Amino acid sequence: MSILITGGTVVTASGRHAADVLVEGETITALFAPGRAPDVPGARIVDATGKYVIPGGVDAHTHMELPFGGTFASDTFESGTRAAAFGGTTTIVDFAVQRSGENVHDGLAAWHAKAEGNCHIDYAFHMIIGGVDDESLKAMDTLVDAEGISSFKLFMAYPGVFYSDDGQILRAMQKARDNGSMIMMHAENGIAIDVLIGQALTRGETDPVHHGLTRPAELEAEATRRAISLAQVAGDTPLYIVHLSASQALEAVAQARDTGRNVFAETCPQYLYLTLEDQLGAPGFEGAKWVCSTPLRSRHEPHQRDLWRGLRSNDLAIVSTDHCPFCFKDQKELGLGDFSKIPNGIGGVEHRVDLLYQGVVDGKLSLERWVETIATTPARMFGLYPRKGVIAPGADADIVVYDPSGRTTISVHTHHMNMDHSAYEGFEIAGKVDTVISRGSVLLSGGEYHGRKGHGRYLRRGLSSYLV
Ligand code: DUC
Ligand code: ZN
Ligand code: ZN
Repeated sequence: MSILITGGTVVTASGRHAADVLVEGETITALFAPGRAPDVPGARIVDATGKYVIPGGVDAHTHMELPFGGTFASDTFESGTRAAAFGGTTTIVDFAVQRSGENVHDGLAAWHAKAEGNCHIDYAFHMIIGGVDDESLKAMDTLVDAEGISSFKLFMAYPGVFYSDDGQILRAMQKARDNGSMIMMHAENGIAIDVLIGQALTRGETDPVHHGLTRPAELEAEATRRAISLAQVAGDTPLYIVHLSASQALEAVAQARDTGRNVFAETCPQYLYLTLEDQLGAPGFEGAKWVCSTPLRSRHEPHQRDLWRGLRSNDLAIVSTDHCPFCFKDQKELGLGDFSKIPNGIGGVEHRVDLLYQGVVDGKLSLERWVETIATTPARMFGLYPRKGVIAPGADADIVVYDPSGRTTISVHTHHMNMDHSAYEGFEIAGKVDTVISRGSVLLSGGEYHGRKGHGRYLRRGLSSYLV
């Protein structure tokens, strides 16, 4: 089936222009000057007059069904990818997990089993290496060569769960340098944090806000600097800092980039909009809804201003969600009386495109940079470009028609994620996802959802486009 999107403004990372977009089958086949498309018999016409036509969002950091803190992230691949589609995201890159003592290939097979046949949109995987040893290092080569997985996440936090020590990190970085893959780093000094957590609990400080207070910005910055140093020692291994939240960590990334290093970073909407005092510090146990790591930062420090600046200057290349939802009832409540037992994570896969568009409305981001940070750069960074992340002939027809005169109210009553609360309850966005197309199939149109589980396919990724 063919689709002709008429009358819209096509926005890409490099500019905006009026054009009509022709989709044939699963692919974008042509762009035409407005009104100059030939008659395509049987084509469905999507009227995008007054709207933006942008590449479908690529969320490069999600955790569907992640086992964490004695429970599982509450979105399945089915519910999470459906919610993503509602919000204009047409590709996710989720994290398959190898825990210490487990075989990497078994961990990957388990992730495929969760996702296969269940996704509403296309999906790919990074691999968490929770136990760096000879076997897992060898598996990294196989994943790059044969499984389409070209990025590996390591943790400097969570001792006893996902944690790698500096020697393990160095070995994995050396391996990544040799096979061309990317190391993604959860950069927080987990050993020091665990000491602070123990001391806080001994003092009787058990409320959720202490989750943030025991994970100070300096321990994110220290770990970020250490990761950058280790990557340098390993031979300038490409390094991607995930969920960067603190000005001091951003400063370390900026310095490395200024000297030409292969260092990249992402931030997430929660760090751009939410704070330690306003959300994590909510009265009683309410703040548990916003327990995530890295934590929300203080509104009395310039983190949010600096993160927006970092997005403009490209020291922050990408906005991902770190979507890791837990219900308040029975899941977040596992940490009643002990903040360290609250499962870490915020759900947001449905709202990233809208929340970042609000940055455009607020004058913090250009329209082109919006598209670049939510779609184009994630596709390039993680080996999905030019299939994803761009409106151009030959690309997959993953397209969002975005209505700048629409409005979106974020609420648990209207969202589609499997969560009993919203981290952004009551937020009003000056813009709205209008139509969502995934590989030529219209998933969302006129407020009606037409997607189905099983439409989404596994994407084998190549190496990052940013490396030479
Ligand atoms: N941070 C979270 O908030 N949740 C899952 C894992 C992580 O690193
Ligand atoms: Zn992390
Ligand atoms: Zn994560």
